[in-house]
Amino acid sequence: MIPAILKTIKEGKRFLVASHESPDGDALASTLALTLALRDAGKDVVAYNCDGIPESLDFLPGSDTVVSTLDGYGLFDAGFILDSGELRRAGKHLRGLCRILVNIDHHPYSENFGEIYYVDTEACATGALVYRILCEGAMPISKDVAVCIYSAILSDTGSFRYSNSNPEAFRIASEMVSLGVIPWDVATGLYENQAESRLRLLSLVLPTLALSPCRRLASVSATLQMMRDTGTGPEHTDSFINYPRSIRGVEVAIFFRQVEDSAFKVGFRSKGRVDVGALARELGGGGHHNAAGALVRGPLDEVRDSVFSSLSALL
Ligand SMILES: [Mn+2]
Repeated sequence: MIPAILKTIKEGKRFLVASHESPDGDALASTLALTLALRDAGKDVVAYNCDGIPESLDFLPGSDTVVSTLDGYGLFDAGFILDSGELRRAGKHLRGLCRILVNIDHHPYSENFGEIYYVDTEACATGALVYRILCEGAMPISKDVAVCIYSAILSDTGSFRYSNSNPEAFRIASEMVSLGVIPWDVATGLYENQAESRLRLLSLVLPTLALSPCRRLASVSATLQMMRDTGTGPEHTDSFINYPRSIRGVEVAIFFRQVEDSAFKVGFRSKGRVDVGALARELGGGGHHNAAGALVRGPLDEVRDSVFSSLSALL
């Protein structure tokens, strides 16, 4: 698939690069890596995300050029949709704006959209796929591009802790460091750059810690009231789920985030023994073995009880 992508790059002039809503580090960093590399190659590139850049990722080079609306931009020779699983998550309207859609992703269950489809579920991050494309095309990797590729990998591997921390992840990271990336600068940007209000919200969320009687399930929850009280939004709750997961003996962590009076986004993180993706799909959501989510309706107590009992059955 990479030769077809390189041919598209060679033949086109105006490109769109986009990734999924509520973008995480890999989504935005891979978007910016490809955007900056294409600009270095003399292409006219628009980087797009429907939710824009969260404050927590504004250290990424080129982040100030990301747009959140495409009104008036016209038609693109090709659109690269990164890390998105489904086109819907990046925006269905992108289909009509691009002559060719190129789907570049590493998610299992990635939807087969796009004229060109480059999905490798073995890749640690979409940033690694961008790296492979640049290498195969002998496209130069500037320091800014290297920072983006390194950030994408650091972010999606949980700083080289998760099971996707494969040899390629370390190889690419090593090469990016030799191209000038300063690991501490990226770590500071990714992890020591949070809004004070996020920590205030966390201080309200942690007391909601609940464990199942078997002590292998643990959850925390965030209500709309807590977010109002601290002036925060859903984007500030990113990675709160890691706190219940960090408890010794816990197999599955759950994060309940209120979205309406009687509706909760339920996030699941497994340490590996339980397939939370299967459960999330049963609940009408999606995801993979170790990370998944679904929307569940009802009051918090009921939602938590039913999720805990479904999960207990899987343990
Ligand atoms: Mn990713």
